[in-house]
Amino acid sequence: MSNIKTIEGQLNARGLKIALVAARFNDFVVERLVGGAVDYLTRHGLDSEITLVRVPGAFELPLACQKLAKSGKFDGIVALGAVIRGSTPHFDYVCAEASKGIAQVSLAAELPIGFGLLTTDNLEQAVERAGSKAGNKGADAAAAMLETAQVLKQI
Ligand code: INI
Repeated sequence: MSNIKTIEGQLNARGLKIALVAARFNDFVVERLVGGAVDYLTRHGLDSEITLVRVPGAFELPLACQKLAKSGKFDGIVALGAVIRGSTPHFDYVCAEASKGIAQVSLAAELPIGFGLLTTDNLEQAVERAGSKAGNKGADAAAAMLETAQVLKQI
């Protein structure tokens, strides 16, 4: 239709400043998410250094995202972690606080934060989403952040 002005983000990371925040908990899985995000951004033209911040677990992701967002140095952030139900009775609390906190930081700072937090029932499901059968959610989160960063620039 001719009376619609569509605003879309290009998947081009050139010139952007990006930070990743990665939880150390379930490091075996999270490292693959970090790899997926770095690979995606590099293949989409990122030409500056990536800042990688490591935090103990998913619960700490929002605070680090907030600090990075408030620094004003970044065009986008990707939050990466893996919460696996089998290994904790407080699965639900960690998932809820991490996801709510990341969303709150993103809205308050008006900064795109790719949500690369796996929440799975077991390790096998997490591995599937970290670069095997079900793709790489770190790369997916980087893609979502990039598209949103580019679309926000035009609004
Ligand atoms: N943190 C995770 O990132 N993944 C988990 O699966 C997990 N489990 O199972 O407990 C987890 N817990 C730690 C939590 O995120 C905090 O680091 C901890 O409670 C200290 O604040």
